[in-house]
Amino acid sequence: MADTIFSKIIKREIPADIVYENDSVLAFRDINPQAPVHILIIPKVEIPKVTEIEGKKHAQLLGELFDAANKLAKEMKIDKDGFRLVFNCGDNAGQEVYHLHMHLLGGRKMTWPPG
Ligand code: DGP
Repeated sequence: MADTIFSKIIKREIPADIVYENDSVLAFRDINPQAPVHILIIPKVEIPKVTEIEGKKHAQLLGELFDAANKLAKEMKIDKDGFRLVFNCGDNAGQEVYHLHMHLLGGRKMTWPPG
């Protein structure tokens, strides 16, 4: 499988503003932020998109993505007012990068439904 831009960020082949890392997860600021806080939280293993998640196999990893989101939301002080977590899956959702990522968005009032 061809490397995505996110695997290059994991391998430090291209720079990113990394805000959190552990053995299985990396988090960095989105290059095109849609809110005052906009962080991408990704697994280090390559899972292209949500439809390739297998519950039993990836349960621990998914838990770690959410742990990272909660930790960062606290650190960025958006946990009290609220924030949004988004996974875009496929063309209709506007997924651009085919390496699973959770968007953590906060720091402003959001609208619903999303565009
Ligand atoms: P999605 O539409 O869910 O696939 O979102 C991909 C996001 O990735 C989009 O908000 C922009 C961001 N992005 C794309 N290329 C780069 C990059 O090279 N660095 C960083 N930090 N973010 C990127």
